[in-house]
Amino acid sequence: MAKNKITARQARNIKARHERLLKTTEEQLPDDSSLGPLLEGTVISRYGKQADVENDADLSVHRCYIRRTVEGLTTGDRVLFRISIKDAAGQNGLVETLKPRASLLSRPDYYDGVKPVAANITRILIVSTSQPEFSTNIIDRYLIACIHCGVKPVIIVNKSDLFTPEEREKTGIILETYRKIGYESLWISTKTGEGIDGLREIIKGETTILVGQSGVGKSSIINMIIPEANASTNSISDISGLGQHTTTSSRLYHLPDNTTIIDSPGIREFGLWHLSPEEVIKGYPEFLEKTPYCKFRDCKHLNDPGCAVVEAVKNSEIAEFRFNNYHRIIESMQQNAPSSFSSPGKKTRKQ
Ligand SMILES: Nc1nc2c(ncn2[C@@H]2O[C@H](COP(=O)(O)OP(=O)(O)OP(=O)(O)O)[C@@H](O)[C@H]2O)c(=O)[nH]1
Ligand SMILES: [Mg+2]
Ligand SMILES: [Zn+2]
Repeated sequence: MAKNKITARQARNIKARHERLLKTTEEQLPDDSSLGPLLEGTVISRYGKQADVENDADLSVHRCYIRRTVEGLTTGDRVLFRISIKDAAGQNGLVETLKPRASLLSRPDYYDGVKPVAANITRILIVSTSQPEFSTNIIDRYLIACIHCGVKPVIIVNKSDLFTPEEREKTGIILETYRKIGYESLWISTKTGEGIDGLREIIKGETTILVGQSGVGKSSIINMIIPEANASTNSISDISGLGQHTTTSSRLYHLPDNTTIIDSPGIREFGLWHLSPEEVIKGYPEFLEKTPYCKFRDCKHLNDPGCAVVEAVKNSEIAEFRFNNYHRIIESMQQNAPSSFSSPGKKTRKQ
């Protein structure tokens, strides 16, 4: 024990360093005497060290610094904050406290550990389309993340106007597979208006986030439902066929009937390194119906003898594309994990 004891000098150095760090961060914050009383609000958007917070009382929005003790603040968070009384426009403020969250969608960043995407959401719309290419692998990744954070997902197929009848039939069969497993879906088009009434019904009274690859039309959906939102949109690249990462930070919008919708930036790949294989398989409820019948308790559901999942794929009870996605995801979690997630399921937190 004595070996671990630090000397008085070391203790003084640590204290001085801590105070210096505290000072540099706190120096940027408005000083206490310039701040008004505590208010309740919602984070509309987060920009690095600052956030736009909406005051519950009058819906005014204030750019606020964030107290060092408030970690991982994100769009949708409920907070206690104070507005600067010196600032006539009331623009500057300080987020003091983060209130407990009802839900949190997060994702692992290759360099930054687990990052929060949005808080207090009650619906996740997984937006996909044919341009950029329809990918069940990406859909499955989001479905796993939705199950993990306990929020109901709906698969939205946007740009229905661009699908040929053959493509629509093929995609329809995939959506029917998802429906049988318990995942709802909806065809929409922001150009023709197809499915918009259905979409409004799905989001009514909910706090919904739109997620999906860049260029699938998330911001276009926001603009269609809330024309005054004026969210930036951009065409997909002629060369790569991919979106151009137009939206750079999540943003929350209100609709009547207590309805809230959050636009989010498209991401290249939704990593799942922060989850364990046991958490991944929860996104595959049709597998979980079979796994109790696998011969071995530690069955990997691949080449293992007596695997009930493989058997169900052979007799078409489980879709082959779901089986292939599951194994691709498990494999990628093991192969491509950055050092901060050296073993699947290992969590690191850094905001
Ligand atoms: N044909 C067609 N094009 C659409 C539809 N919805 C959106 N688009 C187009 O798709 C392109 C990308 O739309 P965005 O709304 O910027 O896509 P996003 O998902 O917000 O992209 P990021 O912000 O980069 O993540 C734009 O050129 C839109 O006009 C649709 O229903 N039909
Ligand atoms: Mg966008
Ligand atoms: Zn098995």
